[in-house]
Amino acid sequence: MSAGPTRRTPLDRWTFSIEGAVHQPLSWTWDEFRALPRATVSVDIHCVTKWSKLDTSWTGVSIDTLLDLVTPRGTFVLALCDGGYTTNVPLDDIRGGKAWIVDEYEGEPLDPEHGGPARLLVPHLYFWKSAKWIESPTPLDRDEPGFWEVRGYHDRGDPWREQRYQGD
Ligand SMILES: Nc1nc2c(c(=O)[nH]1)N[C@H]1C(S)=C(S)[C@@H](COP(=O)(O)O)O[C@H]1N2
Ligand SMILES: [Mo]
Repeated sequence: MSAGPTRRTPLDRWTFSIEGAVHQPLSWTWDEFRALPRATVSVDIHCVTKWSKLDTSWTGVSIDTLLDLVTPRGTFVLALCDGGYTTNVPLDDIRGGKAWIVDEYEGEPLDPEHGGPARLLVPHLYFWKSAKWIESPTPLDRDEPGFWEVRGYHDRGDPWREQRYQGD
């Protein structure tokens, strides 16, 4: 499900950067991004409308790898996407082996419909936090609600606590 049209960005025009509350802002071309250390993970994902999909396989770059390069100062991250979608996550929810920028699903390039060239994957939170067509996971020193969060979705979105809406 998407809040706008599927983005179709050619790889030579793809941009990815980390700016904001960081000591060392950085940007990557597609080739530079693909040269970073990669990981494949098998995880369960949870949609807010109750379905879960078990044991899905994704490949990409760990958020830890990226954060080590930029050294964040903030405590939150606002994911900014091509097309204007945003979603917020506490920094501690995406570091420590919990989140990735993925560009492959089940060993194949990630479909544009599902966020390709690359999306954020935060499997332990509801799937609206897994921002498709991500351009910048931006560390901030304050929490700033994203697209669905300003429309009433829960600020954190922990499926085990059924944190669907504000107040859950
Ligand atoms: N850029 C962007 N990312 C997004 C969305 C969106 O509308 N735009 N929708 C979110 C929501 S609500 C869900 S459920 C998942 C859907 O991912 P899928 O299309 O791969 O199933 O993407 C999330 N990431
Ligand atoms: Mo969703």
